[in-house]
Amino acid sequence: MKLVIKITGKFFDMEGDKSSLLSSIKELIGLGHRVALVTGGGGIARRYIDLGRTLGLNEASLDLLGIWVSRLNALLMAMAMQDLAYPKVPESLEQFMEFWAHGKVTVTGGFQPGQSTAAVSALVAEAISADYLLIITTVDGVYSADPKRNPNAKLLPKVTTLELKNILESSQSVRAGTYELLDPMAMKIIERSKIKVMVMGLSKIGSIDRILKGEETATIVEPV
Ligand code: U5P
Repeated sequence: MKLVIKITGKFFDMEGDKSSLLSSIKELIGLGHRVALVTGGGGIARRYIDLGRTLGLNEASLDLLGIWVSRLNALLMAMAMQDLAYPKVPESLEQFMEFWAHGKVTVTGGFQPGQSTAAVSALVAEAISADYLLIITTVDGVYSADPKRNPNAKLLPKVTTLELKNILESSQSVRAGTYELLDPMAMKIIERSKIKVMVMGLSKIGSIDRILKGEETATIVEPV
């Protein structure tokens, strides 16, 4: 299968061992899958965006700061994967396709202002006709409300893109650095190409089959 894995930038902020992601990707490759990895910008991107705001930078420039941080995270992962990954980080979808054609894991951060790396992951999934887009977050999937703020929030095993839009609309903005799970551009691409999306925690990367059978907690997004 062709898999696009979008890893939250928060992964790079968290303390602890980063090698579990690498071993999960190696395992997937060992099983014969092809993998593209998209890295978010995380806390460092937000820090630069905040600094830029205090200096009066416009939204496009702030987005560019976020993009460069996400590319730094991508470079870190590409370097850590050594021979398994293409050694350069693409700066556009066209460059991504060029690097992807070499047959290795291609690791990318952002492309252009006005979106988040979730949109990048949707664009990449569309362009390579991926079987699944796996969105890795710090929680187990999509909740009915923010589980960190609302103790009654419930994990949704299945959600349509329409339901997801309603959940996200109440909690998101489109300013630089403030996108949460999926930005509007990502939703549009997922809908227009009916991309199969799963939202999950890091430890579930290797469990696609079990998630599909409902044996593992995660959220399957159904495009409508
Ligand atoms: N960003 C873009 N375009 C991209 C990817 C990221 O403008 O293609 C900027 C946004 O400001 C985003 C920040 O909030 O970089 C960090 O990416 P993310 O971690 O929010 O996905």
